[in-house]
Amino acid sequence: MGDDPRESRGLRVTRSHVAVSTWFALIPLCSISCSAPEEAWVPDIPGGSDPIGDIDVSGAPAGVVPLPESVDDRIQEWFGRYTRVVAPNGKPIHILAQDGWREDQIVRTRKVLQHILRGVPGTRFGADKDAIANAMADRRATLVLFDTVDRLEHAFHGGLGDLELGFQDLRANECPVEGDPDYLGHETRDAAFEEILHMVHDYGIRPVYPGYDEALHQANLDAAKRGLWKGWPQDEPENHRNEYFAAAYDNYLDLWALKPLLYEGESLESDAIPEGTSHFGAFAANTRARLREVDPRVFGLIQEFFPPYLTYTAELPPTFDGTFFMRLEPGLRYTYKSRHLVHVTLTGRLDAGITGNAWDNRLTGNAGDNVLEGGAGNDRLSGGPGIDTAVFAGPATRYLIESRNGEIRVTDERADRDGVDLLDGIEKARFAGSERALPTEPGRSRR
Ligand SMILES: [Ca+2]
Ligand SMILES: [Ca+2]
Repeated sequence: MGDDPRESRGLRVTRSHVAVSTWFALIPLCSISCSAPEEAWVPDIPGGSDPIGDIDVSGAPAGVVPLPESVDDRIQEWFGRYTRVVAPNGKPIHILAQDGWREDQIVRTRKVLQHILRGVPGTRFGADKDAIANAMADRRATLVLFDTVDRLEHAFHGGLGDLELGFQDLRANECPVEGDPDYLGHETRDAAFEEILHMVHDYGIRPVYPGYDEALHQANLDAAKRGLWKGWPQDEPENHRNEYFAAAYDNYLDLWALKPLLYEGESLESDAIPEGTSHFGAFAANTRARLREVDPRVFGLIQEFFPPYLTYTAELPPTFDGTFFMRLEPGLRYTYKSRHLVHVTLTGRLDAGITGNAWDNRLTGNAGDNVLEGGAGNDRLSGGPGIDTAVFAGPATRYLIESRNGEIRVTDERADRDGVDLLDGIEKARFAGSERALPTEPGRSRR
């Protein structure tokens, strides 16, 4: 079957992801014969010293710093900024960014990595992810944020791939950020989860949980045999399980519930993604609900590693001035994906609002006047500066309002409605049919 992927570790992952951008010309079904019956590839721990080294990011508020001159010239030639996630063993998982990346995109990328690496108590493979993060750091897992695929190819042909780093790429034109116009219009196909999960899979899951990797491999073969999953023959067979796992996780997050309009900056024709499929027809499902229905095996494997929601706090940009919905609103394209968020923060000073979902949300306002609605679940609503309003579904007579230590607790007497919300920095409460000022002195009131 050609090259041994172990002989070209630095470029292996990158080559496959260059190939991903040519999905449009999907080739017919990759059958079971695409798989190799040999032992699974596991990346080695590289020798020598780390060409990036230990870079302090604590001086920058967002944790993104200019790349210091101490790093290898071959890296400085292509990248200007740096951030990282530090593994429990104290070693960094690197993130290098080119100039076309906005800082909020870099920060969001880091959050997605932290989300994937966050432990999920009670799950079989996700309860303790420390070993996964440590294995990644030991293998010098390095997320390389390129502007475009052209720049990526130039860099790897220009010697970047010779460095002893475990590369994974992601491009600026495939990374919308919650609340930006691209995200709100569900325009660009969001590749962040897929690509970053590949990095975690290769450098963390493969060495630490070979049994999980093998289970994903077997599920991949089964899905291919049943015609649910076509894979892409242009990839190394060793990568099929990665692609399958990440495509399934994309569907778990409903990223393809509505068809994206752009792929790496190029318009997508309406027939580029057949109805009911994701990844240009490669996966015969496009939503979490369909994934559970057609491929319960991979659905179960995802639940053994991930929580059912996104664990990071999405920070909306200071230009956002509407109401951000975290529950499905069929008229709003982005809500098919935003419904999986739990924590959202407004930034800047424009008047804006957030409407939560049934999870226990943490909704945080900005310097403007904000309207925050937790909805079901026990939520934390923080208004910050400005005249802020908390919204509740029922009439005021059905809520108990208590105030202590600058915090207000609002308890819905009806069991299946608003739960118990904690409020701080909120001046007003809006109920069905009435609005009232909230107490500023400690006390207990109702009606
Ligand atoms: Ca506010
Ligand atoms: Ca609530």
